Amino acid sequence: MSDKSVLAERELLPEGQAAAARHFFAAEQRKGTSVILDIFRRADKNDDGKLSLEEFQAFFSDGTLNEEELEKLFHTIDSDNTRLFC
Ligand SMILES: [Ca+2]
Repeated sequence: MSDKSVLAERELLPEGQAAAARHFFAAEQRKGTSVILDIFRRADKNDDGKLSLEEFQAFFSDGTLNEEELEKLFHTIDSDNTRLFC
């Protein structure tokens, strides 16, 4: 959020409503993150908080992507090449 939009928010909304709006958007953001975390936790079979290539392949191997495509996708996410994404 830029300083400009914070300023506009303060001008348009009374303090209580501005706080409520900030609270709402923060909650929405957490909801989005928790959906990703939920998928991540289900894919993380050994619960070490990291997703290995093997776990990634096992979770996403529903036939939509072949092994090569899965590996390519994994490496796209695993940009630092640790073979883990967490
Ligand atoms: Ca794991």
